[in-house]
Amino acid sequence: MRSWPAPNIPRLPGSGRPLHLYDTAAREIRATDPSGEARMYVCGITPYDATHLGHANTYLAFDLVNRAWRDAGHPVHYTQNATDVDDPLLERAEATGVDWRDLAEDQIELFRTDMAALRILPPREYVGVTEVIDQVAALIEQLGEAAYRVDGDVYFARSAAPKFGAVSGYSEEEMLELFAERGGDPGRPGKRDPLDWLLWRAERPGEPSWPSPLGPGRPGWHIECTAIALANLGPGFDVTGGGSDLVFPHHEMGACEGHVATGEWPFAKAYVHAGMVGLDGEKMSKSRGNLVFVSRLRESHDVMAVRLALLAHHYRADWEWTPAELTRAEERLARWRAAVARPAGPDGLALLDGVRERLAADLDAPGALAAVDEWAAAEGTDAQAPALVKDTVDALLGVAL
Ligand code: 5CA
Ligand code: ZN
Repeated sequence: MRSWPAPNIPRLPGSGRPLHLYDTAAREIRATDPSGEARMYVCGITPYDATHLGHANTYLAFDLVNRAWRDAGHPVHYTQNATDVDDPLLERAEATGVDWRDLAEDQIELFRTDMAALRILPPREYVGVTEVIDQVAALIEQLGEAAYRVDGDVYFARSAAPKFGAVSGYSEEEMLELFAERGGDPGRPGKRDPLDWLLWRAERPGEPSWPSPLGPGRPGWHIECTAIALANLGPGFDVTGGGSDLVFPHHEMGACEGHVATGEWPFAKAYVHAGMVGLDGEKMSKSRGNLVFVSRLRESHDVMAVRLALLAHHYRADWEWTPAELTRAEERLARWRAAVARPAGPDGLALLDGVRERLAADLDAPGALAAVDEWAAAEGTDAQAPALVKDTVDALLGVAL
């Protein structure tokens, strides 16, 4: 599919430091170490209700990864999917009387517009699962003995995956609970293990399906990301990412599929997860319906203030959205704009170094914002500083002043 237009990134003097990120699978902060090109896969939206602030927060986190790597001299190969056929999308289409394809297309287009407005760098490949059904079916065939049938559907046997549990580190009990909550079917009769997961859903009356060597049907959820990541990035890529609600089952199960299909481990060198944005005490989610849409906020506010409001929270934090977040961000944006319009200011290179240092340390955006606040509040005689700080904020934080 079409991606979205890329914003311009100003060149900065010198180069950034090696990026350190918290790796869920290692349970600690580690240096990323891309060999030349950095490769990143981030799970995309299920396009039935886009783009809420939770989505925006997650894609913004990986946008900072992308910008930090580029600044450190690594070209970035970034791939993202769109889950353009899946149960929740089909249910919403049915409930609202629209064709599921139209619903997906409209929401993906809205998502592209929101991402471009937020100045999120686009993926090189933006891939809808419906575009790659053949590749997904071929990958399932590659799983050999790990795949088995339950009434025509195809399941992955967790017993065939030696690393099952390595990504999340969750207990059996936690896994069962989350699997049931997040689209799994622990109680389905005929499975060998409650945590075995669906790879291919055989055709059902009234549901979309595609012909394949597995019989007519459609892909299960996790295998789509495994197939799209492997086809575009190959195994052992640098970062797989998404919100923390994807740690289990999605990234756990996807990693096992990749391992069994290719024989290579790790599937990704680091598993990176953004925190959940909530509203009124609950995770913002399409199924709960408590959403604040980026497109709605954009109607009445500067979208750069929306970006700054999200940046004010560490990407791994869980936090609650309130309208006051936006007011504070608008005030900050105005202060920064006034500060870069001055004829001179405090040392610009020192500020650049400070922002680089904060971002390289597991994307401490709040720390980077505080450094810019301090620069903006102080007086100085560096006549180059206002232009350099404007470029720093643009290139590394993605905020156009
Ligand atoms: N299509 C799948 C991934 S393959 C999916 O999870 N789609 S989604 O539309 O539900 O979410 C898209 C991305 O936004 C995921 O990375 C998800 O973890 C993240 N996300 C969803 N809700 C929130 C939230 N409230 N806060 C932060 N991130 C969120
Ligand atoms: Zn995914």
